[in-house]
Amino acid sequence: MFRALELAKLGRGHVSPNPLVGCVIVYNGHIIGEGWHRQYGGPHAEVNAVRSVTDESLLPESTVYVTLEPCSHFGKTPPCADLLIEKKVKKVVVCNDDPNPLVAGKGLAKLRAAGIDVETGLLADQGRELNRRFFTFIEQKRPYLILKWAETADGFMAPADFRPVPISGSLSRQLVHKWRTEEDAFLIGTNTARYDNPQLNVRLWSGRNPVRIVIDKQLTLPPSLHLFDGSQPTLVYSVVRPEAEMVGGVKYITLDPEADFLPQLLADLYQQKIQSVVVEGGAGVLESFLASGVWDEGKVFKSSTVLGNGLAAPVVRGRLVHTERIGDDWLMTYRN
Ligand code: AOF
Ligand code: ZN
Repeated sequence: MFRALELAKLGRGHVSPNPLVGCVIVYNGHIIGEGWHRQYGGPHAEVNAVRSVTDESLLPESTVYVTLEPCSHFGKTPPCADLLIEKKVKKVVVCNDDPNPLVAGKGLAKLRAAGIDVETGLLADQGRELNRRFFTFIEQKRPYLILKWAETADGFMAPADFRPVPISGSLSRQLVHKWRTEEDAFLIGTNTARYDNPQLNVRLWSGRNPVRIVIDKQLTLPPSLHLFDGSQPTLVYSVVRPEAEMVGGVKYITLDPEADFLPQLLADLYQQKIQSVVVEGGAGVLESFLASGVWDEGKVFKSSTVLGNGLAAPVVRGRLVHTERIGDDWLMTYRN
């Protein structure tokens, strides 16, 4: 199952909003097949694992280790439970039940009804950790939220005049580009869009670009910003009516000015099937997520540079779970 979890990770950046799933088939103590869900809309892990087996006559004596309950529904692909039943595998072991209401226990029930031995909960914690974005998305009907920023050794995010100055080092910046290939979307506030004019695309890594999300409540941002260049999917959230809903690849979404902004934003991102969001700033937006208590992970790059004064970085009220060196910076990971 450890191997299946490792394989599942290879789907990162390719399968959202589906879960990461890995599968290993074992006959008589030997691995005879392996597979993982490689691409959204493509074959599931079990299908790829079964296809990789050269001698299918061994399957009736084999155990299938799969990190998520085999599906029971006709989605973009036929049910994996049916495939395992058709191949008459002896036993199926899974980490987690699939919380997707289309499956939710029906896959396991199907296997059991067909006389297949089923064991669940093996490395369940690791399975939930691997798919924390998927579980949060399905169970809480909102994207998994990662708050990310860089701060100086003396706790500042930027100079007082909003002038963009580099704080984290080049390795840290490259790591963030890797994250851009892995997470569904990157979100920024109005001031960050205006003063930093970021592109929020992938340049220092290879992979697909994330969706860009910008909060521009009064629609005051100039159309000349990189964000509006139409080069990648972009969502703009406001509380005033835009002139048009869609302008050159940029989608405008109006929220109710009378109701709380963040819950509406999260509910809409769920509708847009965005499973994970990295909130990149600025300080005001990060503070509002922290104050709401609705966030999942904090990623703080602490550099050795000193600013002396400026815009104070947010204070995380969460558990520090990991600290690592990235070039000359420290990367601190928090969980809510
Ligand atoms: C599995 N094995 O490898 C994955 C599963 O639209 P579809 O047909 O791709 O179905 C997507 C749903 O299937 C997804 O939401 C989740 O419930 C399940 N994913 N199931 O047996 C897999 N990726
Ligand atoms: Zn499936």
